[in-house]
Amino acid sequence: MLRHEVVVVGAGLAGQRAALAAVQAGRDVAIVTKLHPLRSHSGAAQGGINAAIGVNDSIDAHIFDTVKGSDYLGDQDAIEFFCKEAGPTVIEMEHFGTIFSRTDDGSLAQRPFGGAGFPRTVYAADRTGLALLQGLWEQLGSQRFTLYEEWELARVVVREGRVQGIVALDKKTGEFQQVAAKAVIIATGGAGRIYGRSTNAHSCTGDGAAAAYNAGAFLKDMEFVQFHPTALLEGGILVTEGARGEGGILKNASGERFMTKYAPKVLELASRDVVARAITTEILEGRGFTGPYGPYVHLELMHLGKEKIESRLQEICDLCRSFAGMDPVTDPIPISPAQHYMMGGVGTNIPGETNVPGLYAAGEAACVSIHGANRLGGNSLMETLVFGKSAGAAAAAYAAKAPATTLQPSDLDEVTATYRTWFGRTDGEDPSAIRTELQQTMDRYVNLFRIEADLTEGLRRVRAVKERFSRVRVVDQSKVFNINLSDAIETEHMIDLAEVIIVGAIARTESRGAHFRKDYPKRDDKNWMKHTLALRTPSGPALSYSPVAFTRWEPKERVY
Ligand code: MEZ
Repeated sequence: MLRHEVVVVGAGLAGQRAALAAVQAGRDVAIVTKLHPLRSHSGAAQGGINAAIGVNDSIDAHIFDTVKGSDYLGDQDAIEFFCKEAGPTVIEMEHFGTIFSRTDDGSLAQRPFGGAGFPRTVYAADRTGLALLQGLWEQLGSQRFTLYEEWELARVVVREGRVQGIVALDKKTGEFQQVAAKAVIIATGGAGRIYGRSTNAHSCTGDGAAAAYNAGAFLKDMEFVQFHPTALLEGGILVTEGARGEGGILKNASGERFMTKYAPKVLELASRDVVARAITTEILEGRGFTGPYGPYVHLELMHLGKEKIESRLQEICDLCRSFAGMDPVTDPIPISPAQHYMMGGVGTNIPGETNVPGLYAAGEAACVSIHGANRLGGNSLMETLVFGKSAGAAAAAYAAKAPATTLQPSDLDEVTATYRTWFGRTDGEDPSAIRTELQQTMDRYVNLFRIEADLTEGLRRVRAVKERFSRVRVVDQSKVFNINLSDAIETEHMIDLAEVIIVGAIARTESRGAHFRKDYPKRDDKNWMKHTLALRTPSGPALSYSPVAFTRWEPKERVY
């Protein structure tokens, strides 16, 4: 049986940063990941990473923008910690070898992003996530740690009131492996693919958050799902917020720059929830275009000129030319909102501890919470690094003192018994058909605009899907890269998370940030200035609530 002191699940920016901190603290560390680290979804973040390092900017301004962006649901102690760490973190990444874009005088270039009072977003053209991943991977590569790649997380094992390790499928051999660990850090990213239309990679199936929930951890604020305003085509390829940061404008089918109605002061650079709802309102009220991939509006860049578009937005040029058959230098980009980010996740404190001793979480899989009800663009990449580092350090300190795990090689049989039944069935449900139905349900009933009747119907359908999953069958009996089996493991995770999202969304009878209830269109601080916590029970998620941490910023009406 494999054994390490700290096991990090996920090898994106949060996982790598956590591993680096734990290795540097002297622990024996392993990373378990279903993708090669450089293929993780962190690499898909395009537009940049926020740090208040500009001459006229300030840490307090970054804190205020983040608090306001969160619609006052973000925990202000965590936000203060985050914004203070942001400057040193970006400099550290630069010293690690990340090639950022520069101004003419050689300083780090910064572009405006939505909801930010200053141009605060440091970037590497529109491939910032990829540039950061490469810099960090080089640093981690010089350290001693073990990498288990192409491994799919199945379970976090908790016994005797603490973490004992994990069980994962080695997709290369088809064997389930047990890895004993004193501390486990969940850094598996988001769960965007519970939606059909999402900017997320197909690997974003929420495995870590679901495994933590199954192991007794609280999931926090899961009803807050971010829809990125600008996504391309049916699948929802991301068109970075950096495109609007560079001066891109939105127009409806009548050629009207409609953001003048919704956010007269900052227009296209209002926060994401505001811009995404504005676009959807234009479409729903008949002022959009219609096309083979559904209704859309235009994002115009042409006025920026070929030189600027092709140097600052290289990736967008490639994506538009390769996938949409159009050129943003000469034509408007057809866009509409798509699921992009989960504000909710495994509930943690600043060092990444959960309610389960030995279990930690960081990055999109976690909820600290700095994003509250709505995340600002550019705060996610920074979150992965700041909280990845603190989770890695905290898990290392815990593992240095924790007793050895009591996991036995024979325990593997018990944990994997369920999977054997999936293979053994001669009749049963196809996991990929179940996944598609789940995605269609979330797209249709749990989207940007919500109403009780839709959410209730969405929950009924998700529970019907869950019931079907109890008869799931893995038809493919092969060992090597059995996609049918991976599909089943992931789909089970996705169903659990979808159920928590909807139950939380039905209960929250107000509108705040990304959670917009047409039947309760106002924010209700008196009753709902609180975090939602969900705990797994045999009959579904049990909800409770916890207070929001306030330091210096009193709630105000949020206008842009
Ligand atoms: O933080 C993000 O989500 C981000 C940088 C996305 C983008 O629009 O580029």
